[in-house]
Amino acid sequence: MSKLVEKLSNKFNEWRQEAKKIIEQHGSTVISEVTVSQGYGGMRGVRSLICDTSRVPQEDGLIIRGRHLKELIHLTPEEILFLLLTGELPSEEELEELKSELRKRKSVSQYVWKVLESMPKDSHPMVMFNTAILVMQKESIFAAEYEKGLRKEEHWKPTLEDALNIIAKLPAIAAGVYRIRFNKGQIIQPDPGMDLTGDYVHMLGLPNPDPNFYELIRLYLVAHCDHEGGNVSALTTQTINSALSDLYYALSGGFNGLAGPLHGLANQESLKWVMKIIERYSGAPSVEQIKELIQETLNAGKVIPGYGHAVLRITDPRFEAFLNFGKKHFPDDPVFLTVSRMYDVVPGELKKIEKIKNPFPNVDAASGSLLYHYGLTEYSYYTVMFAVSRSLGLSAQAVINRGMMSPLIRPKSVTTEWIKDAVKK
Ligand code: HAX
Repeated sequence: MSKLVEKLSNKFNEWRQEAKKIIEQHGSTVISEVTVSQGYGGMRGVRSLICDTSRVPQEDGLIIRGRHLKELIHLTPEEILFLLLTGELPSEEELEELKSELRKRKSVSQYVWKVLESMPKDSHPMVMFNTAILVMQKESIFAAEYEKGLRKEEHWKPTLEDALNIIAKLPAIAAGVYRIRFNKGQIIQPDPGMDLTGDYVHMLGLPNPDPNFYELIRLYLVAHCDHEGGNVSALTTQTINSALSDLYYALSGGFNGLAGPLHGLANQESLKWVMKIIERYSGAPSVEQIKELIQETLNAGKVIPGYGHAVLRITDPRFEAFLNFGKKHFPDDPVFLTVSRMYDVVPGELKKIEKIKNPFPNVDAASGSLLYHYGLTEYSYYTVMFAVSRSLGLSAQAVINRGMMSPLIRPKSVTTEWIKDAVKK
């Protein structure tokens, strides 16, 4: 790993100097103000975190290290990981070194399978996945080095080791969760010669996988990789890691947040909603039937899964990438057809509700229909696949935070009494 470590050493020297200078010269410049509504409103829009792996302008969508997702969707997860970490795309040699490091670290210890196999058969796949990450904590290189005594400047090195170990093992763990949870037979061992995407496809073990399924999984692993620093899973992961809890604790905790229906679980909820309407009308529904279901869902006090966003105010470019994939490969598939017909109807209906700030689809509205087409029909599994991809961005953010020697995350809370006094003044 000498090339990546050397590159990051140089980058951190440069980035630390840059941050130091910015703080020295402009430390007291105000970048955000917090209103009472924001205090009560989940801190929406408060600029108070630094995250350099990616940013999400509300009118553009995901930009990774200065490059729009649209320019990157043809790449592999390994190339994206290098870009997230260093800010540069890898040379051929750098990519080969990273791939070979990941290949070496694939194997999952037997005790992890024992834990997964002993879990209740109706455990949610995300509980199994997050448990597997947490139970591997004893393998943390960071925790071991910290125990021995580790200078702050060096914290990023064992964090990078943990990141590569975890990222290398997650496809096997995710595929193992699929096979154990849904009674698919024996776990399939990793193939040391395969890349992340190929091995994940191999270990899922779907019968007769279509060659385009590989292409979908590659796209899936790239599109979900990162979404700046303030979303629930990113903020949770970095908050935990800021206490110098290692990446096993931090990622497992962050992914517990990803498992919420307002966040990554929306992909499961979205397909469940689509299947409900297909079942009810025995096929792809009409525009009127979709409108009916929207009304029924809203009247029941539920959200329309896969629509809306805390930051975006446009159709999510990640949704567009998935929609284009479906249009190219199976435009007439009834599930996909329903998803694309929903896109014609839902935004118009949500626009009629004033409080909804973004009526457009997010990443979770289409991805499930594509997996379903290729035979991955167990939709409670979909968030696990999201998490495999998001581990790239969250691990890169953690390595960078340790490299930048970022402090403990500790904002200040106030009481309702304090607010009442403050508004009187
Ligand atoms: N359906 C119904 N109502 C919606 C809605 C939707 N899709 N999107 C927003 N609203 C409602 C909110 O529930 C909120 O209502 P209340 O004030 O009564 O609580 C109101 O509109 C204002 O919300 P907002 O400011 O537009 O959106 P938020 O920043 O508060 O929330 C969410 C953003 C993504 C959580 C929201 O749009 C939502 O619940 N969407 C459906 C679930 C979903 O798709 N989540 C995945 C988001 C992407 C992601 O993180 N993936 O991992």
